[in-house]
Amino acid sequence: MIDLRSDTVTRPSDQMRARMAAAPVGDDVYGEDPTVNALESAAAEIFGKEAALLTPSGTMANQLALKTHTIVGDEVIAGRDMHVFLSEGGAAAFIAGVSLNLINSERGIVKAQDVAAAVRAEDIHHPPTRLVWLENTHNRGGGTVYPLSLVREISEVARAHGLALHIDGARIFNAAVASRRSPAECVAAADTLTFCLSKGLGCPIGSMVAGPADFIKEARRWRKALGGGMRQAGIIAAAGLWALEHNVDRMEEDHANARLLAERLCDHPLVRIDMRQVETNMVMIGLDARVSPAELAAGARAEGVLFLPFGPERVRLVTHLDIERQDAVEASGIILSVLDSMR
Ligand code: TLP
Repeated sequence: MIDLRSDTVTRPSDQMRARMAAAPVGDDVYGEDPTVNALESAAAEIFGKEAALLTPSGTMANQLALKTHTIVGDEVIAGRDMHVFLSEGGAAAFIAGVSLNLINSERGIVKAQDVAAAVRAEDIHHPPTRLVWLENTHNRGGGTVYPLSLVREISEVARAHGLALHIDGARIFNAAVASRRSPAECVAAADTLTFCLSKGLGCPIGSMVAGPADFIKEARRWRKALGGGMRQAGIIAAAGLWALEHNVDRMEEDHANARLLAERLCDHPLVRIDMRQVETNMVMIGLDARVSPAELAAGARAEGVLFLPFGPERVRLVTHLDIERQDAVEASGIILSVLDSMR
């Protein structure tokens, strides 16, 4: 099977497993796991933040960030199609107890003036706006990279109104590699960020939150309360350390493979792909009304290629560590032949 459903499907390599097996561990709830401590320090340094915290998933990392930035009844400005709104089970409402003020975006990219317009005026009728939330790269947008100048502009709007800025950087390393910036540059304008070890970095488990030391101290308390305090988590952290050392620069290959897939598919009359929009490791394929995303996915699955329907007229292909150039060539051939059979 050529699995293009997500970059979460990667399996740990033998070398990563060896590093995990050899990791010194301790009880992380007591702060005594040397490998977790090493990973948290390394992540803080890479992103130029004071501290970082390991979590079991990106969803928990995001929810901890929301919970730590806000109090019940606050409002958070976010794009309409961000993961925190669409794909986290409505947790913002019942964990942090916040409402999301959703603004429009173009392929996931919001405008600074729309952020400014969404900030609530002080009024007894209004929830207090507390936080601005961005997603880089943007998943539903198709792996879109936020231009750094825009992140800075939005952070100025946030600061002018006394708001914090958070980046859901589940795929921030893809953004950094694609824009040839350091990860720290990509998040310098934000107060806090989350990122995933379990996506393009190829780890089996894990995500992280990073930010000021007092923020991370508070997030650590919420993580424990939500059942995310792990014990000998150095086993997981070791994979993270391995990945940060070995799996960042190679994301270029994932981006090249996504472009290759898109190039080979884009001329088919039943699909719409704008090559300029293939920026990182995702290809969003718009489909002609005659093609149902579920049928296309089922037809490809029968021939050994997996990908996900992503809305009523789209499918999403994601490249990753376990996809070689040859897999991209083979997968595109199979998808083209299934499309041909649907004409
Ligand atoms: N994204 C998954 C699915 O949930 C859609 C995927 O396959 O892309 N932020 C962003 C931007 C994400 O894309 C995801 C996962 C998360 C947070 C949550 O991470 P996990 O799955 O570790 O909870």
